[in-house]
Amino acid sequence: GRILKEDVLKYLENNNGETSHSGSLVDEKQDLEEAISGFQRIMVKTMTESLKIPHFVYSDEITVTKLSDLRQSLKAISELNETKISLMPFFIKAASNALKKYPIINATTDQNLEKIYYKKNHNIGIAMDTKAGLAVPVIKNVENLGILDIARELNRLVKSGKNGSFAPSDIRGGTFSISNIGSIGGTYMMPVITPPQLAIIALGTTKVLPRFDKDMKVVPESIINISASADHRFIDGATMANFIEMFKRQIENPNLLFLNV
Ligand code: CAO
Repeated sequence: GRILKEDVLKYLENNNGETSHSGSLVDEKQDLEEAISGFQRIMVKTMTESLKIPHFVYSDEITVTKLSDLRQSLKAISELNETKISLMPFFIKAASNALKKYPIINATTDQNLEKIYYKKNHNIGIAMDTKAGLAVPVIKNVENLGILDIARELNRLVKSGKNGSFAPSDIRGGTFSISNIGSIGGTYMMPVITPPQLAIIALGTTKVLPRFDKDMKVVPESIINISASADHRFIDGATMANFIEMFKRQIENPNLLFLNV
C-alpha cells in the first residue's frame, strides 16, 4: 500500500504537474470522472494512514513584530535581490534549533510500531500548494544550513512546485513538517501528521492585533497562531509544549536564531 519511487517517477514523467487540482469542471454541463493519480493519490494514501495516528494538538500565539521588521530591513540589502526571504526560512531554522533539544519530535517510527528512529538530520517537509495539488517537498539537513541557504532552497522548491518539476529526491525523506497555511489565509488549523513522521506544525495568517506591552499600554503587534500536532503514542504534551516554547522564544527574539541556542 506504499507509494513507490516508480509511482512518483511515472507521475512526474506523464503529467508534468498538470491535474484538475482546482476542481473546476472542463464541461460544466456534465459530471466529470477523474482517476486519482499523482500527488492526489499520494494524499489519499498518506492521509488514510494518518488517521490511524492518535493526534493531540497544542496551540499558541507568537508575536512576530520584531521578525517582520527584520525581514523588511533585509529587503534593502542588494546582495539578496535574487532571493526571496519570507518568514518561512526563520520558522524552519527556529524549528531545527528546537529539534536539537527535543529529538523525539524529529524521530520516525516503523510500520509495526516497534522502534523509534531518532534522525540525526533535520529534513523538514514544507507543505506546499502546487499546481499539482498538495506536495511536501523536503529541505534537507537544515541543522547545517543558515537562513539564507534555507531561503534559497525554499525558493528552488517553490519554483519546482510551480512548474511541476520536483525531483523524486525532493519529496523524500522528511523527518518533521511545517505547513504555512497563513500564506493563503486562516487563523487556526489542525495539521495532520505524515507517517512515518511523529509531528507537524501549522502557522496561520499574521494579523496586527492590540496587545499589552510591559507597561500595560495597548500596542499593535503582529501575531501569528501556531498549532502543533504530535503522535501521542510517542510524544507527550509537556515535550511538545517545551518544543514550541523554544521555537516561540527564537521567533519573538530573532537575535537568538543566529546564536543557535
Ligand atoms: N501570514 C501572512 N502573510 C504571509 C504568511 C502568513 N502566515 N505567510 C506568507 N505570507 C505572505 C508572504 O510574506 C508573501 O507576501 P509578500 O510577497 O508581500 O512578501 C505572500 O504571503 C506569499 O508568500 P509565499 O507563499 O510566496 O512564501 P512563503 O515562503 O511564506 O510560503 C509556501 C511558501 C510553500 C509555504 C506557500 O507558498 C504555500 O504553499 N502555503 C500553503 C501550504 C498549504 O497548502 N498547507 C496546507 C497543508 S494541508 O492541506
